[in-house]
Order: sequence, then C-alpha cells, then structure tokens
Amino acid sequence: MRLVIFCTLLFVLSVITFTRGHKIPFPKDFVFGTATAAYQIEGAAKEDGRGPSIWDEFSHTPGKTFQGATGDVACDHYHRLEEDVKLMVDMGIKYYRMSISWSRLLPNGTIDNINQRGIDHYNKEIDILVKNGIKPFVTLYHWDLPLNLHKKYGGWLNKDASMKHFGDYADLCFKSFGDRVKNWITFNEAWCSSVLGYLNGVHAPGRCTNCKPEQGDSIKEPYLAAHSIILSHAVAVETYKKRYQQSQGGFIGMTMNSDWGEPLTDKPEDQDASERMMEFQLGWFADPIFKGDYPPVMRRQAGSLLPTFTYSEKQLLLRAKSDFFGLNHYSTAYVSARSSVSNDNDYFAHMNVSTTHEKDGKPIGVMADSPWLYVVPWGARRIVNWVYNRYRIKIYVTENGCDVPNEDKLPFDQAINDTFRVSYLHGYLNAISEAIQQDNVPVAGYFVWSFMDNYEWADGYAKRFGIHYVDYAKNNTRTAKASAKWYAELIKQ
Ligand code: GBH
Repeated sequence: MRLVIFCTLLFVLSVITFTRGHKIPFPKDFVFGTATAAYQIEGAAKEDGRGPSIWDEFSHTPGKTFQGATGDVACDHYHRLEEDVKLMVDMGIKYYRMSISWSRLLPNGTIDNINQRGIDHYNKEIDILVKNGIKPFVTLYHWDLPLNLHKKYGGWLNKDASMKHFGDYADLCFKSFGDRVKNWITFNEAWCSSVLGYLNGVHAPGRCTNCKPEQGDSIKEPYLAAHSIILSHAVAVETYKKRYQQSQGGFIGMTMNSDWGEPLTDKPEDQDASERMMEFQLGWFADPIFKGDYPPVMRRQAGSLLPTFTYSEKQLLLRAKSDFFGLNHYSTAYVSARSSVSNDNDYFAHMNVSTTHEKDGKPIGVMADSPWLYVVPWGARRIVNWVYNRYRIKIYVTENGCDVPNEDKLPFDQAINDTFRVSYLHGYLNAISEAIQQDNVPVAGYFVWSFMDNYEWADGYAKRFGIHYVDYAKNNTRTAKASAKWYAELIKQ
C-alpha cells in the first residue's frame, strides 16, 4: 500500500516537473556532450608536420566536393583551442567528443616516423579541456586515413597492413594521452568508410566500379574494407585491455551509424525487411564485435563475397570485448520488402529492401536541410531498444543533431535563432529519456552533433549542423545559436 502511494506520488511529481519546466528526466550521472571531428574543424592541414590524409587528396580532386570545398582551413579550430573550450565552459558542457588526426601524429601513418609536434598539439588540447573540467571522449578514426597507407598498401583493402598500422597508432594514442583520456572510440561509422568510400565513392578514397581516378570494385571492396576495420578495431581494443586499461582505468568501444528502419506495413515480409536492414547496417559491425561473427542473414545473402574470419580472428574478436556501443543516429525511414529482384550483386542488393520517407502520401516527419534527414524522434526510442535487445550493452548516443532547412541561405540573425534545431533536439532527447525511464534501456550519454558548424564532407560548407554558428566569411567568428543556449539550460537542470 505504502509503495503504491509512493509510486503514485512519484509519478504525479514527475509529470508536474516535466510539463512545468519542460524538463526532460535523465539519470543523475547521464553524460551530456557535444561532438566534432578533426578534419571537419581543425584546418591547419599542412602545419606542424601533419601528413596528408585521403580526405586532403579527395577534397582537392576537382568535382568531388560541393564547390570544391576542402578542410584546409575549416573552422581553424587548430589555432583556437582556448576560445572554443571557453565556449564549452560558457555552456556548462562537461564532455566533449573529438577525434585525433592520425597523420598529425604519424605523417606517413606508420610508427617509424612520429611527429612530436602533433603529439604536443593534442597534449595541449587535452590539457586545456581537462583544466576546464571537460572530459574528452576521443575517436581515433573519423575517416582521415593517412594518404600514404592508402597509396602504399591499399588502405582498408589490405587487412594485414590495416591491423598492424592502426594497432600501432592506437597504441601510441593510449600511451601518449591515456593518462587523461578515459573514453576511447576506435572508429566512427565504419559503414560510411566502407560504403561511401568503396561502393558509391562519394567519400574518400572515392572508389567504385565506375569511379575516376580511383577505379575500384563496388561489389567486393566494401566488404573487404569493413572486414579490415572490424579486425583493426579488435586489435586496438585488445591492446588497450592488455596494456593500458588496468593502469589507466578507461573504456573503449566503436561508434556505428544507423537510421531506424520502421516496417512500412505490418506484413511479415516488411517486418523481415526492417530486421534485415538493421542487421545489414548495424549488425555488419556490431555482430562481429559483440558476437564474434557476421549476422547469419548477411552470410546467406552475400555468400562468399562476405569475407570469413579465421579461427584465430574469431578468438581475437571474442577476447577484445568492447565496453559500450557508440550509436550515431539522425533519422528514420520506412522499410519494406522489394517488389522485384535486383540484377545487382552488391551490398544493397544483398540487403534487398526498399526504403521511403512517405506512407500513404504522408511524410514520416519534417525534412531537415539534408535530403536524408527527416525529423522522427520516436525512431530514436525504437533504435536504442533494438540495439539493447540484441547486444545487451550500455549505449552512448555519440552523435545526434540536424541541419536546419535553408540555414546556409538565411541571414545571420535568423540562422542563429534555430528553433527548428531546438525542437529536433528536444524531441530526440525526450525519446531517449523515455527509452531509459520506461523501457530500461541503459543509454549512458548523448552528444549533440555538432559543437559548431563545420566542413560537412562532400557537402562542403553548405550544410550547417552546429549549435554554434561559424561565419566563414568573417574570420570564422563563432556565435552561440539558440540551440546552444537551450542545451546549456538542459544540462544545468
Ligand atoms: C555523421 O554521419 C558523421 O559522423 C559526421 O561526420 C557528419 O558531419 C554528420 O553525420 C552530419 O552529416 O545520401 O547516400 O549520401 C551521419 C550518417 C550516413 C548520414 C550517410 C548521411 C548519406 C546518405 N550519415 N548518409 S547519402
């Protein structure tokens, strides 16, 4: 009886706080952060001994990026560490997800040539963060493979070279920064590296069957690249666990990206299509990492195009247990079984689903600025449930955010009043809160993408995802948008 009264009271109280202050309930120790990536913000592409990465080469190849934009200068973050950390402090941010540029530390990608000035730079950055009470979550690889590794060894297509050189690089990072960095993310969105880099070639290194100058093989290469990345992740995790975790006391995992795939109808074939899409998208990486092999459905559909793990590789995968699941999630699509058989034999043919953002003529949500990004907060609750049901591991949402329709064309005053983004973030955080409170999904943290507008890869500077506005024409001046203020309020509460 007392319990019933207590629970009713608790419920009434939480409803009141929720509706009154527009608060969103989160556990006390929930990690609220923002995220960026080295090539998207740093600039200083040729400074202090940094070697080129595949993105330097790709962005400088005519026709590959919107208006030929490159990350040569980007947000000039490299020279503005103090200023940018001050903006974080102003917001009350306590966690910051950043990435390290591999070719700053190792200009050729290989351990035989360590660039001390690169190490000094990240020491400086990490020290500034820590001094200001901000805990860094550090991604080792956010798409910027040292160019030399690509040219000399074939990059991610070369499994042995990948495992060796990524392993050396990861070891160097743990050794140099692990006294202060307690959360490591090996790879950001290996799906993008594999599919966008090797299937349709819209990201570096820009390979596909019909791509120029990098002619590849859209059928075989994405699977090979993914395979090398998965094993390289395992090498890094094993190194961390064996040599550093006990003394440094940190955690390590991988970040994967996926939309939620909502079955278009309740027909069994559409339910199956939705499940198949999730397994092809997340399971491709997460099943090997957490279960030791690819999802059976991928083996059935892709056959021998999907590489196999040797016995000792499987042992390595099972030994190298990740501590968490990093999830980048932005949007949701409807998924259904394909009505006709595809003549292709690539990854998408194997996945064998149709996706759409409309049902009965109605869009699934409002479209943001990017055509792939529809605002569907309830999808976030479903996807974290899917992840937890399959892998039973703690989740960090390592990226979530949006661009605002036409933001780049709006006058400054309107662009910084980004109510669209505020309502996106509110909706998604609310959905994640529901997953925690009502479904008991252990989501431990959330990082807004992005701390500031930045180099949006093939879209150049035309898409803005920041909660800080960057005025590229006016010396890269930063201004907090309404969303930064809203997020700061939320963190305070
Ligand atoms: C993130 O990926 C990246 O990690 C981050 O660097 C980036 O700035 C951020 O998104 C915003 O875009 O129309 O076929 O080209 C998000 C996942 C997956 C979303 C690929 C865009 C492209 C679909 N991305 N998708 S396509």
